[in-house]
Amino acid sequence: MKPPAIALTAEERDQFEKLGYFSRPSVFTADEIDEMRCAAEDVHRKVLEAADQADAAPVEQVDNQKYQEVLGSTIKWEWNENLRAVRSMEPVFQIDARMAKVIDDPRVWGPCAEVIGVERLSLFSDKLNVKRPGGAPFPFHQEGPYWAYGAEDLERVITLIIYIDEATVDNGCLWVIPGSHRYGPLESLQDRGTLGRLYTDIDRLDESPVPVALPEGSVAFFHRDIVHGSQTNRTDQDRRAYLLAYQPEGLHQWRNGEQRDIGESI
Ligand SMILES: O=C(O)CCC(=O)C(=O)O
Repeated sequence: MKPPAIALTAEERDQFEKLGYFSRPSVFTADEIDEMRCAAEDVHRKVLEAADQADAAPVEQVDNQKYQEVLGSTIKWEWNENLRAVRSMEPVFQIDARMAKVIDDPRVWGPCAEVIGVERLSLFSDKLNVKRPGGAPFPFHQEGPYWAYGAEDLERVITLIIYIDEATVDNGCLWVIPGSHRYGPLESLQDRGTLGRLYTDIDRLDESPVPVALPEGSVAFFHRDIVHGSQTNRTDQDRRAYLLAYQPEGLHQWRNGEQRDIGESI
């Protein structure tokens, strides 16, 4: 018998099927969230320090975005006249054991195993997103087409976001288009350079996005094809989030090709 905190309710299952997502508010305690915040800041600091070393890998520019390989992580810079920060780091669990601990937490992976219908999982990807005050929007996109060329079992990859800070409309919470997962891979933006091909042309859809605003420590679970994005952080506080994706046991991670099975069974 699965602990009730993990078992999917009929309503959650229904929402996932119909809308492509469901959320669980305040899954993590204040102490756990404090630890995640410290870990996120330590990772961010270590990555910045490593990127500043003379022997660091070169910064690669794609359209208006800058990327770099640092500490085994692909980092995306948030680099403009006002800000020099790292916006996202993927993967990060190898940099800090406190992030790795979250991956093995059954409150996170248990619902994923149930949605996929397997007992045991392996990690597909982990990503830390740090949206500082003024941090830029993330255009609407689907994960499925983005992952298509690296996944060994794409149909059974499920993804989620853990809000390390409260996520509001003002600080750039995620927005999703409910039900959009049912369309499968959608038309991308054709006229926006290389990266445009990763972004979804939402003007072709009838449905409108809704915000996924939740307290700190909440988790929202997503279908890989749900269309989602986020707006700029218009507050003076950080909006940090940890994004995980799982797949059935025994498969390899997306970015680094390594295999990392999840610890216990439920
Ligand atoms: O953290 C965000 O604002 C956007 C997250 C997202 O959609 C992603 O990283 O794929």
